[in-house]
Amino acid sequence: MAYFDNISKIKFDGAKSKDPLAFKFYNPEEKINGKTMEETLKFGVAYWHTFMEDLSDPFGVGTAQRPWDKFSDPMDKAKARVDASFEFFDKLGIPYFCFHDFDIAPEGSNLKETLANQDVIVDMMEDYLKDSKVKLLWNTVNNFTNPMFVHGASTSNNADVFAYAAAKVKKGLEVGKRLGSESYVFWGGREGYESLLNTNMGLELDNLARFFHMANDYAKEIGFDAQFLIEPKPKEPTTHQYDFDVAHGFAFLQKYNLQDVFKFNIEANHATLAGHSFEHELHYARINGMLGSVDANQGHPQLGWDTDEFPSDLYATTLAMYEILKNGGLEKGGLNFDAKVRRTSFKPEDLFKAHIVGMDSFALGAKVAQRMIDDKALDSLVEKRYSSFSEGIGKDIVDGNTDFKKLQDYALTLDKVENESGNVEVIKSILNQYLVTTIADA
Ligand code: XUL
Ligand code: CO
Repeated sequence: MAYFDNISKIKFDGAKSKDPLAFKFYNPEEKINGKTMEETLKFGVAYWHTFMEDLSDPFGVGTAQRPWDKFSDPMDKAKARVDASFEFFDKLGIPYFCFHDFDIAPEGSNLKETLANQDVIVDMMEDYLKDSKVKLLWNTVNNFTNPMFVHGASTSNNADVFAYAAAKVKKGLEVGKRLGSESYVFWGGREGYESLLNTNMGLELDNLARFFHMANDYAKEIGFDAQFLIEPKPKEPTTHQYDFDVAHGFAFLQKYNLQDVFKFNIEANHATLAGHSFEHELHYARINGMLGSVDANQGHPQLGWDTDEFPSDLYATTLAMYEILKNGGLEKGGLNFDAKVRRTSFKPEDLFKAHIVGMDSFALGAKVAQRMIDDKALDSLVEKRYSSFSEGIGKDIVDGNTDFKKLQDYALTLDKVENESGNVEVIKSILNQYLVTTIADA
């Protein structure tokens, strides 16, 4: 049975195409730096937004019209979603997907029933994955929706909740192994606090680390070799989330000796909520060897929350791809569209159109970024800017061949200290040139 009857396979139709159901810049076969776009970009569908979202908001009920709505029994609906999702992946030509445990199967009345529901759906997915090109990029568990997690999951004050959360992650790791997941994500939805005044932050952070070590031990025990990923977010739903941003997360991982176990899954809208740019977070992770995967979306400049829009901002996608390409790609990670269509885009075909704009925006960003990397357009300026550290006193500093006494002796010989322009405006104009010329050539 087909769920998206009126949609045919989405094809690449070139930059001038007027067809909203065709790719303008994403050509899966086209090569960027010797690798196909499909291999480099590793796009994924977020099951929760695309197959679970009803598009309700705090002021109104859901508007989404979905072909699986005709089923009322939760398990029938879950099975219909699996059939519909593999049709969607195939028609869109997208190679990966991601899910939480509760996205794929409904919660039962107790943990045993919940896990049994998952088994039914995982069996179905396993069958689909056997004959499909599609792969699981990452899975995770939802340890934040159920009221049980009101005080957190592994950072709850209630040890029974810690145990329950662990039981769910144990299952998540087993499911990830069965379905051959490349990575496994931990987003600390309620791992943070509402008020510091009733919080034992030291114990909560120690427990979070204990939880991660136990998860790693179990993954090793069952031979699940997925890349573990922490997904930072500063707030929402908590007032303060412990893995606030990459720098907070990295300090935490180092303190608890987990830096070799995890990398980061960086979400654009989480970066901007933390007061950073998307590229800042990617850059900070990359220079520390911690860039694992990306949740590709964008926030809205006028709205101060996690709007999870499909990415369309070409500056953001270009600068993100600049970091990702400089990282040599994402290995076991990819570009997961943790993005939802707007409430006004409620038709099933809007799901395809939204992914198309996201895929096109990152494909174009990748082309622009690769050209800038090939031409050393920014690198040559940055190299020149720091050239004082490749010779003389600068080289002595970098090589560790100096000390405060020698530096003072040197400084006393300087008549005056001169600086050069940082050329920020020039760099922005270069970026514009690369964007415009790449679009013109597309
Ligand atoms: C929430 C968010 C999550 C994670 C997975 O803001 O981004 O959906 O990506 O739990
Ligand atoms: Co996310």
